Amino acid sequence: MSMENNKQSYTFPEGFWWGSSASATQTEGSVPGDGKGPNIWDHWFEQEPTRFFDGVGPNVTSQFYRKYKEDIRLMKEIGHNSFRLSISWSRLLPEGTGAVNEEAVSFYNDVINELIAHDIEPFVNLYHFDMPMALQEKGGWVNRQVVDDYVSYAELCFQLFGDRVKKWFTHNEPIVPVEGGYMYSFHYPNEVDFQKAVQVGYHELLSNAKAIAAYKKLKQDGKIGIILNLTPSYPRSQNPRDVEAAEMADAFFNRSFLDPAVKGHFPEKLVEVLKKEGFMPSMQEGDLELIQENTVDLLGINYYQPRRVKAKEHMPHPNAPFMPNHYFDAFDMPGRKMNVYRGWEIYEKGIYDILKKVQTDYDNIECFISENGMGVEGEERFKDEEGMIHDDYRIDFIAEHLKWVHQAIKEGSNVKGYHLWTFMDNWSWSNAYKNRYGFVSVDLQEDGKRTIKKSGYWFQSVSENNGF
Ligand code: BGP
Repeated sequence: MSMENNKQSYTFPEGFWWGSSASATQTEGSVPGDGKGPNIWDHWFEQEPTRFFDGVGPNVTSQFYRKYKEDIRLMKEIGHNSFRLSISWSRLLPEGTGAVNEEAVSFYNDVINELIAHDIEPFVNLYHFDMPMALQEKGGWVNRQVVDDYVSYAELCFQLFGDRVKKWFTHNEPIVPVEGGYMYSFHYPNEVDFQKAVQVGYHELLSNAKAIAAYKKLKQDGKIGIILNLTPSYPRSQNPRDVEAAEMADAFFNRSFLDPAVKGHFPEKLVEVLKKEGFMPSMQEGDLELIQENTVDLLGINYYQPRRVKAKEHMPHPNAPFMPNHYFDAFDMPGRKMNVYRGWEIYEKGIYDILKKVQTDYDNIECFISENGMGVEGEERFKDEEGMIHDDYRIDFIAEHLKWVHQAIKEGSNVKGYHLWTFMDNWSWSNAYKNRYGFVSVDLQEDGKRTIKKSGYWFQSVSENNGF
């Protein structure tokens, strides 16, 4: 581990949030009689199981639904003072609207109470890629009615759990359903339709604003935010064409959500392009005011990888469907450090660059690292006789990122915590259980048996010392 050679120590501000994040569909699993309605993942797996690594679907997952008590005990053991989960919309409202599933209400009540009993603050996210199938059949986020359905669902959650939950998030990575579902075919309904992609993003943002408005009305004395995956865009060079390409990528993939969520308005650069290309979303009177007036209190930042960009070299075929990369090309920077299992670049300083940008351009809004992590395939090869995985690479990955977070704090960043993706190995969408991310391993052959990894014990000491 590089930090062992490093004499410097890193102490974080008092009360720093140490923990991890997870999502409902990736962890809960379903058991007969739990009353959960299907969401797009259940449906897609039924339709096309081969789209999922080793044919493993969302019905398996890590059985948090049954094992949450054990899991929360382990969270405590490895030093969590906070944990982000998401509520499964289709578990709470099997049809997306209407009848409430009482089993789900008691499950989430139990989870929240159990966390609090262990002094772990629950951070609750309302939407993590999991549209109820009944609403997808009506068009999902393409359909404006679903915005109001979402707001009713959000209000229900605030009413049921808001007496104890004081940190809410409207969405996790709202750009991902846009990309996966309507551009690049890695989420259901895997269409390629830029107009719908824009509409989906717009409706998600509108739903964010409306949910914030609904939350404020209840005066529950908590905070409400959004979680965005921010991928800093680095130009290949300072050539103005490369720089312009990177700015376009930034407008499409970061500022598209960051500006309206934090500042209350859309970036001009993006609006110009959408107008020029003829892809403005359909909007209604009053929408923009709503978005303007209802910005987030708290920003969650998911950071995995940077985006390297160069000016376009070949223009797309005139008949190719419109895509954001009509304005830039991806740049495969020679010599970049890669997580080969996930195919993502590892660039630790990126986390600092984002935090600095948020500090200078976004009024230093209160924020935290809501996801950062490293998925590795075949971790069993690092297991010792006791079954513990020696994931020194993960310790190194976290430490190197934390050093940059620490640097940003020294320079005035308002970053309040660090959550690893993820607590225990879980089901990663189409990659299923290929890459493992957790502090805790899950043995699928042995009924999901949990074993803390070396990184989990390391994190316990980081949390206890509030640094390393
Ligand atoms: C984020 C998601 C998580 C998680 C993580 C790792 O984008 O919020 O749900 O899955 O990425 O990515 P993956 O599972 O695709 O390896």
